[in-house]
Order: sequence, then C-alpha cells, then structure tokens
Amino acid sequence: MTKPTPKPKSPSPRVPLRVLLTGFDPFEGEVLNPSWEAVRSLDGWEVGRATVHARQVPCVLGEAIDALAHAMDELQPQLVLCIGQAGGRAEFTPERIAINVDDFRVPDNAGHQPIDVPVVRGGPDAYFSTLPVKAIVRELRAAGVPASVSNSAGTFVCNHIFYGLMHRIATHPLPGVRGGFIHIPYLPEQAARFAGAPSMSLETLVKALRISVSTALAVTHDIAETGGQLH
Ligand code: PCA
Repeated sequence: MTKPTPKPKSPSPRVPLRVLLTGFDPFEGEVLNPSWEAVRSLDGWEVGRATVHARQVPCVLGEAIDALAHAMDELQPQLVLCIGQAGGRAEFTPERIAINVDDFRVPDNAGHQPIDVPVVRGGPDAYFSTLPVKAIVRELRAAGVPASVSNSAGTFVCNHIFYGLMHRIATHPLPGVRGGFIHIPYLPEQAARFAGAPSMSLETLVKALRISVSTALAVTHDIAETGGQLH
C-alpha cells in the first residue's frame, strides 16, 4: 500500500515571521532617497506576528544584490519588499515584473554604466513579483493613497535588485519566501527642485508602506482586478 503524501505543514500561528524592507542610498546628485527615509522609520515595527527589519542597500551594480543577499542570509525573512525612488512618478507603484537586463541611462554610484548586459547570465528573461500587487493597490487607494501597478521597473539598479531578489527566491533552497519591488515618488523637498515634479510626504509614504506590508502578509493569492495599461 502506498503511503499518503503528507500535507505541507502551515506554520504555527505563534511562529514569528520576519519581513525585510530595503531602501536605497541617494543617487544622481540627491542628498536623500525617499525609499530609505520611509523604510528606516519602520525598522522594528511589529505587525501581527511579524517584525520588520530595515536595511539600506547601495545604488551600485552587483553590490545592491550582494547587500540584499547578506541581509536575507542574516534574517531568513519570509517576506522581502525592496523599495526605490522613481522621480517623476506621482503614485506608489508596486512593480509587476523584473527583467534580465541592465541598461543604465546614468552611471550608478560607483560609475558603472552597463548597456544591455544580463543581470544574471543564463537566468530567465523575467520574473513576476510574488507580492499581491493588485491587492496592495486596492488597499492603498481605499486608504486614500494614489497607487497603481507598474509594468516596468526600468533597467537601472531598481530593476537590477528586483531581478536579483526574485532569482534568489527562485533558486534558494528555502521555499515559501515571497518578495517584490515597489517604486515610490520623490519627497516634497526633492520635487521642489524640479518645477512641476510630483511628490508624496514622508508621512504618506510610511503609511503606504505599512499598508503594503500588512496586505502582503495577509494576502497570499492576489485578487483579479484590472491593473493593466494600454501602452
Ligand atoms: N531608484 C533607482 C535606483 C535606486 C533608486 O532608489 C531606480 O529606479 O532604478
């Protein structure tokens, strides 16, 4: 007689969870990066049975992924949200997809400017976020925060770390880790230097991050709701 396949055990409700949030250091002449300003204010936040750990990563090819990998080794998180600045965007934008290409329009903080080089040689062309991006957008809008799904994280260091994160999750022996990337607007003090540029206050960014983390912890299968673009 064949033995029944044992059901995978769901973690006990008392098992603590760790959430890793990363934010970048400033780049392209800025003195701050809203991603780090928002992320660092949530370091130590306890949400349900999860604790949030914040880490800063450098805006540098390779080093960003190395710093992320180091933090994941150290913390063994079950959920990872990497955050980055998208100057010019007016909304909080969970990214849908990471692509396997580095094509830097400007040099990174160490002067690297790769053109059409894979993030991971031989890796898949792309990875989808495993965050519930639609549910996050719905909850943010319901809370009065402008938000949309983004279908391109660009081809600079944010896409680079996003691809690195998803590749690590896909190839790492520990199953069940979920992760993704969120681009966020300038802070008002940054936008004040560029006439007409949109911005979001730190208070709203932090509120939006809290909603994103809580939703990602609560929703493991995303909702079906339109989040596409015509072009
Ligand atoms: N934004 C850049 C890299 C670091 C950051 O905060 C990007 O969108 O690629």
